[in-house]
Amino acid sequence: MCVSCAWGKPAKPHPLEFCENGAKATSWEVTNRRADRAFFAAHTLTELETWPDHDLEEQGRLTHPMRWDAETDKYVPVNWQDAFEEIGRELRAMPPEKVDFYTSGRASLETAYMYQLFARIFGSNHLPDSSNMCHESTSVALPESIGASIGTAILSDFQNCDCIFYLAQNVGTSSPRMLHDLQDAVSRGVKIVTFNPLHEPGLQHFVNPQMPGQMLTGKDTPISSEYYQVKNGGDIAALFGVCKALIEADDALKASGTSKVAGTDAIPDDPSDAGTVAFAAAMAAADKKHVLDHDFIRQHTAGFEEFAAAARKYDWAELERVSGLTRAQMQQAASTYANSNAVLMVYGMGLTQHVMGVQNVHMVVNLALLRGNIGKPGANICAVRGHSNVQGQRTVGITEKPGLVPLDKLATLYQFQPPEWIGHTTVETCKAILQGEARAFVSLGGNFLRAIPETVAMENAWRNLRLTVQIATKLNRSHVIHGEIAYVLPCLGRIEIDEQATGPQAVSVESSVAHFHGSRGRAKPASPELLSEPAIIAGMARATLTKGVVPWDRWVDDYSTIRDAIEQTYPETFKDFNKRMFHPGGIPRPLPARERKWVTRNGKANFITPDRLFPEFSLGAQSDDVLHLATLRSNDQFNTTIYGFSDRYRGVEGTRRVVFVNTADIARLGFSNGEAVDLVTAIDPETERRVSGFTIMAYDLPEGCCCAYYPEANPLFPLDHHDTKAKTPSYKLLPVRLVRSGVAPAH
Ligand SMILES: Nc1nc2c(c(=O)[nH]1)N[C@H]1C(S)=C(S)[C@@H](COP(=O)(O)OP(=O)(O)OC[C@H]3O[C@@H](n4cnc5c(=O)[nH]c(N)nc54)[C@H](O)[C@@H]3O)O[C@H]1N2
Ligand SMILES: Nc1nc2c(c(=O)[nH]1)N[C@H]1C(S)=C(S)[C@@H](COP(=O)(O)OP(=O)(O)OC[C@H]3O[C@@H](n4cnc5c(=O)[nH]c(N)nc54)[C@H](O)[C@@H]3O)O[C@H]1N2
Ligand SMILES: [Mo]
Repeated sequence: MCVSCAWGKPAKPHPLEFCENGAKATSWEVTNRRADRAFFAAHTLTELETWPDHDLEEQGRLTHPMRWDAETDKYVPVNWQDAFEEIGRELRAMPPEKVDFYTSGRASLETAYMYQLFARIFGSNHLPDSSNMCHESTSVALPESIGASIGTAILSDFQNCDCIFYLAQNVGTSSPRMLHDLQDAVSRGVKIVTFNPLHEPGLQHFVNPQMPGQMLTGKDTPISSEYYQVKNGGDIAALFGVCKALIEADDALKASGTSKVAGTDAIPDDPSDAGTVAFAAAMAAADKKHVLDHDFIRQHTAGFEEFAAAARKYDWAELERVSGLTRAQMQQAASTYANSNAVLMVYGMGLTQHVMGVQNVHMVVNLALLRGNIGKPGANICAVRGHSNVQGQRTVGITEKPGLVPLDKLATLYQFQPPEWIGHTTVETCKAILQGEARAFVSLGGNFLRAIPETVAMENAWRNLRLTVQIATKLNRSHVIHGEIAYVLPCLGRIEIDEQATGPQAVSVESSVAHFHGSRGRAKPASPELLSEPAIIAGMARATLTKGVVPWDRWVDDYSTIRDAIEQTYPETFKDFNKRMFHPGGIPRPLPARERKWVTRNGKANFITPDRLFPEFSLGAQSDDVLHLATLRSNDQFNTTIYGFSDRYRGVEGTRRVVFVNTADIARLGFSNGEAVDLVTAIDPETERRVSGFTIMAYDLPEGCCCAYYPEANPLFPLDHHDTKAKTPSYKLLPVRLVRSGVAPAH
């Protein structure tokens, strides 16, 4: 399974079920370059700290376990057993609640299961993960709305829908394999209605080198049939507009009392809105009695009346101001929606990484529920996940919320008392580190210091940790800044052959569309000294734990026994796991909401009405110079891994320190295109947060918005700037000001 994104893998893979970014991620992992003994002998960490992120990772694969040596300020080789023993000694001397176990979304199901068990037997529920910064808004919102913690869509929904609402996700860069599914859909006449502040070239036309026909004829197939450049943070207003149009047209149709009479005459004067009247008239002409699916709403949902009342009450002018869309645009989207039988709702980070991220997701579900667009072929919610196993890790227990884990099962299987207190999310882990409460940070992959907000304060506080342990493939910022005792433990990548006592091992992952897949490494390991992730976790667990009865050695010898343990812990989800793991198309994960069984408190699918359209910020006296910043990925990076300095879809070459601004805003604020600026955070003025040496780039996005790349812009984000419930950092909406820069534009 690809080490890049989490998109699903069909039973019959496309001739080239592979993509540009999958290829980049693969070659980045199987590189010939090595960050070996000679490299670490030549550089102190103080020196490496001054290196750009790109150059650190570009040194290639880590080759041997290392410990920081205070005297020389270098990472020096250490043998595995000594490393495990010191880590074990240190951990045992700490209260479990002072140790945080972070996970990035790549580790396999087998690894993730072992890791959470290690943490829990040790006594800690601090299991923050990259998902806390990613789809946590989904994990909080969907259970409230439909009783599922993940999206309900599967691949075949792309073959059964006749319309796709495509919100806040950049398919060409972030999940290119999905282009196959979109292209097939478009060729069947499926309408794709896109909401995105940026005119993203990757969302407008298929530029698919894998379609030889397309290349030969130069045929340019559009992706989006309608493209709405919503302001960032304007989705609740935009979706309320769409819902309002649907609800009011339905009201008008109902009031007319006729279903057969076509034409405006049948529609009463009230509501007086010409657009609504025309919409309702068109529906009547098409012989429709209703715009909404009242049977579905009655049978399956709760909260409709309250939601409909809120939608009716909003003023169009207000919805236009906040969304940046016109009423005609919202009505057009509503009309396309109403004229489709099965609408698939697809969304990504542009909805989840917001102060109102959970409410954004609620709104997507609200729209879907109006016409029963959940739990029928082609109509579902598709939350596009990031890392290749980020969804699966949750499924096997990586979570700070012990309520989501069958603790009783773990207690019986491994004979220990699992902690029941609620652990840290990533934001809370940051807080604990800032306040000096966390003493040790164990990291299963990832680049925490670059992925989180509040970069400057966090880098300083990080150095006060007693122990940092990094299980990694490549050198990054979170390794060169380190605790008092610091280990870097290099592991095999998923692409590599993982030879254990019983032979080469396979692992498994869960895709974005809730199927489990087996994966077997094919490449020769980057170094003979690497251990697999399960072997490293087992090594640390044996050296640390004094409780619990776990067959760590047997598990490492034969990963199928870990899968047996996973099946014992989650018998329904992982039925016949070992037998089925290489089944073409994967093992489908049971999902009651797909069958319209709502595992919510009231047993219904819930309309949940957002309490407002937009978050409130305190911006001081002057606010007309404030822009709303969203941070983005380029086509030449995977999260904090920067492959290079080219974002070819967006036409950016040679630099990442750019800020995209609308031409009218550039003029209004007195700047010019190409000018060097600093970005300064406009909320929480007690702490100055600034990034310097950015170049203004005129770009097609709504007025009042601006965009810059992640992670370069992360120092701007205050730690407390996150969704209230999910605590997902608001990486897609931060008030900032542009100020003239004393610093020349940089790389
Ligand atoms: N090549 C590559 N692939 C990746 C990754 C990578 O870094 N590189 N990262 C992986 C990971 S972990 C993840 S989570 C996914 C991320 O994949 P995406 O969800 O695509 O993430 P982003 O690029 O951060 O932003 C997505 C889009 O949201 C839009 N947007 C910003 N703010 C708003 C808003 O307020 N409303 C709306 N409607 N849209 C908005 C942006 O213009 C952008 O097009 O990709 C995964 N795949
Ligand atoms: N401003 C801003 N910040 C963001 C985001 C944003 O959109 N804007 N997005 C957020 C999101 S969605 C996410 S998911 C996080 C990502 O946060 P993380 O998951 O912490 O970061 P990555 O960049 O994916 O981690 C890269 C590192 O993982 C290690 N690695 C790679 N492969 C393996 C492997 O197989 N095993 C092990 N053990 N290690 C490996 C390498 O050492 C590499 O340097 O960032 C978040 N931060
Ligand atoms: Mo992510």
